[in-house]
Amino acid sequence: MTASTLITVAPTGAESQKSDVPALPVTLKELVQTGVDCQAAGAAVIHVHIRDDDAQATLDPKRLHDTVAALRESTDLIVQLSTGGAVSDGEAARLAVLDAAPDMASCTMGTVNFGDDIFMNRWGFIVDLHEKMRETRVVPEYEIFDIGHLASLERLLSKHGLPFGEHVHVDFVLGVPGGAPGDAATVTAMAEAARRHLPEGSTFAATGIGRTTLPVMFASLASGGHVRVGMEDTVSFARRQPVESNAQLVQRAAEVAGLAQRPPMEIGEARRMLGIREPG
Ligand code: KMH
Ligand code: ZN
Repeated sequence: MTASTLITVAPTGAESQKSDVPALPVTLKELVQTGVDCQAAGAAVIHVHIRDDDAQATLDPKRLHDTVAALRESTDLIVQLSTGGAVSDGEAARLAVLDAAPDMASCTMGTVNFGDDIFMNRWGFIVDLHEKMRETRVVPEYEIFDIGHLASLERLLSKHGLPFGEHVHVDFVLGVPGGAPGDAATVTAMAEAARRHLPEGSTFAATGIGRTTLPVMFASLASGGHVRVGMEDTVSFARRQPVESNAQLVQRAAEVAGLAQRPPMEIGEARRMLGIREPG
């Protein structure tokens, strides 16, 4: 078990509407300020989805490029772009995300029902993403929505080799309607499966969607895992209490990690653990 906790913030996502969630960061200025605040609160990684001028999810290449540059300019955070995008995004646009040269990018390990929609991740596309990440020297975070995705990752690594950086880091995304549930028993089962299926030294984080955010966070810390929080995953801080800011969620995660005697990981340590190249 690592002595500290990697905290990732996922501030925006592709699903919530600004009109429903006014605190959601959707402009570049709001996103950069969010990054600054979340770094101060203890985050080391920012998982980024961007929006267009109408606050709708987009994978526009220039905006992605400018977003990476602006976050690097104002923060030291490890910048992880989403290649998941929105369920409506096509494979070519999702692959092109890597051209914005982030430090990391997400790589979802299988197709999953996603509420009333389908989040499509066919095998050939996963292989293309994995290989393009190696070519572009981007470190993946493998997104695991269900336990079979870990077996798929084992197959990917055995057939196509380790990712750039040679470290395997996964994120259990739990509580999506259609995926694995967000509870302590599932985190434990996933952590055990990760130990069986992934190379020694691999690391995991967990995130719980909606009201599963707290049980998943507690269970991940208890199982030796790391945590992801943010308004992509939950917009309620507590019953009838909307989230005020992403930093509020990061601050709570940092406090809980401190109580677990695994305080937030410094960004430099996070870079070394994840196998990310030094900036510049
Ligand atoms: N928005 C979801 C369809 C990722 O960022 O890689 C996909 C998602 C996963 O959020
Ligand atoms: Zn995402």
